[in-house]
Amino acid sequence: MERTLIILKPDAVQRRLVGQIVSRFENKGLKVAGMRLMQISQELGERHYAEHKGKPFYPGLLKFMTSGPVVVMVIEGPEAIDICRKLMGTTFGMDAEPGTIRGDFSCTKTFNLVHGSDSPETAAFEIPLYFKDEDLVEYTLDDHRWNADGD
Ligand code: 3AN
Repeated sequence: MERTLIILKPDAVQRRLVGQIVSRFENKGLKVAGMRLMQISQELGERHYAEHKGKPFYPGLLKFMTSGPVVVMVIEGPEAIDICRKLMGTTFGMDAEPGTIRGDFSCTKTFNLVHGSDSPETAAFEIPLYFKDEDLVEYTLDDHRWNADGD
């Protein structure tokens, strides 16, 4: 079982795409373990995107990510990190495959709607930036047996 941090970026909220994007993850059979609407502060944005500091797109990325409300989610499921990355599509909207979130709704580099942790190590770093342990709910969905392989 894996957990991954997903952020529906300010463009997703402004374009009223939150419901449609959350549906993509739900429809796949993944589980929402935590979810919240919030605004990312400058300080939190700098901590999250520290690895990109110094890159040409960093100032624009930080400005965008702190520009308005986002929806932060923890999504859980077997191989959730990889599955979510596939559902999101490649980084730039114009390159992303149709059928993916970015491929269907974005055609830019910056406004690519969604963030997802790219490895278990990244998820372990990112999730606590946004969620306390007690904010994450452990529960079983009634259709669980149809969305996970048996033992
Ligand atoms: P991903 O979100 O697919 O893991 P990263 O980690 O390479 O992509 O980049 C983090 C974020 O930085 C991307 N989601 C994108 O919004 C932004 N970004 C990356 N490269 C560029 C670029 N060349 N121009 C504008 N924004 C970029």
